[in-house]
Formats: sequence, C-alpha cells, structure tokens
Amino acid sequence: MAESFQIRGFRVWPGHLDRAAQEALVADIRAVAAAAPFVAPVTPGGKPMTVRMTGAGRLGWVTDRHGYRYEARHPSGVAWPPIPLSVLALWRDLTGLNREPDCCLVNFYGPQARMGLHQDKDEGDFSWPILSVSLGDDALFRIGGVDRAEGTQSVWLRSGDVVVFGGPARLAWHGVDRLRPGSSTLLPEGGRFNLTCRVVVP
Ligand code: MD6
Ligand code: FE
Repeated sequence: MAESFQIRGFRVWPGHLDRAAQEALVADIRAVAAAAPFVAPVTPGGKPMTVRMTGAGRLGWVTDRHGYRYEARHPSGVAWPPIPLSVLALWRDLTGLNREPDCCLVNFYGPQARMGLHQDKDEGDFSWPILSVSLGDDALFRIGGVDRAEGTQSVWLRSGDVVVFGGPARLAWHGVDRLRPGSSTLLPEGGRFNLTCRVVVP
C-alpha cells in the first residue's frame, strides 16, 4: 500500500488509486447516477448548494427545506442503488473494518462549486471513520479543529487521493474552498466527484 500522511488527524493516501482504478470508479458512479440521478440540493435555510448530490447504500444523505438527514429513498422515491463493490473494497482495505458503510454520498463539483466549512454530524455514531475519495479536478480542502474557532490548514486533494478521518478528527470542521479547473483529464466534462462513505446506524 502506498505511503500515507496525517494532517490534523486526517489520514491522506495521495495517489492511492491509479488511473485504471479511477476510471472504474467513475463508471461505477455513472451507474449509480443512472439509477439515482444527481439533484441540486437546498439547505434548510433555503440556500442552493453549488454541488450536485446523489448516493448509494441503504441510506442516503439529503437536505431540503425540512432539514439535513438520512433517508431510505432518493428524493424521486426510488431506493438508493447498492454501494459499488469497488468502493466497499476500498473501505475494507483502508479502514480495516468488517462493518460496511450504510451510505456512500456522491458529490459532483462543477468548476465553480465549493463546500462551506461544516461538520459531518447527522450520523448516529461518531465512533466510525469516514472515508473520502477524490476523482477529477484538484480541490483545495480546508481542515480545522473540532472547535470552529481553531485555526485551519489546507491541502490540495488530487484525483485518486483517499482520505480517512476518524477518532478525534471525526467531528472536525472541514470544507472545499475551490477547484483547480482543468487540472485533471479524468472527467471529459471537467469538475470533480467526491465520494464519502459513512456508517450511519449504530
Ligand atoms: C469533499 N468532503 O472532499 C468534501 N466529509 O468534497 C467532505 O465534506 C467530507 O471529505 C466528511 C468526511 C470526509 C470528507
Ligand atoms: Fe464533510
């Protein structure tokens, strides 16, 4: 397994996925999106998010006027498709866990998309890690502490990079400030996919 480094309690495996593995994951994401199309989410406050979202697994993370939550169905009413085996294999390899994630959230960033600083805290149990996969254009990922007032550090996440955050960093604030459009040739349409796998149910 390639080298990893740690930043603020997040473990990063740069270039963990080679080009073939990245292309296979993109094909898997397109199959997920064929069953459960990307939606343009709105925050509970009514603000449109700049990312497009879908998901796989028994539960999917959604947001709308009624709040942030996990749901057993895509907003269209269809069940979420199963998490691709390629993603489950990555989860097993890098977390070492037997427990499978309940949700694989799929975010698509167009060239102008970003994600404000947030904590992932809609899950029922924070003792499990979250695994994150970056595919496509580079993204400037900002990492803070569990306390919002703590300083932040930034790291460019590139296509094929995988991040695991668990332990004390599980509730750290984080976000994506911007992409570097055109930095990757993986997606013909440009932009970036980010997958995050989560255990939701204790
Ligand atoms: C992103 N990632 O990389 C945004 N959340 O596009 C996240 O918000 C995230 O990378 C929870 C765990 C890992 C993450
Ligand atoms: Fe997050």
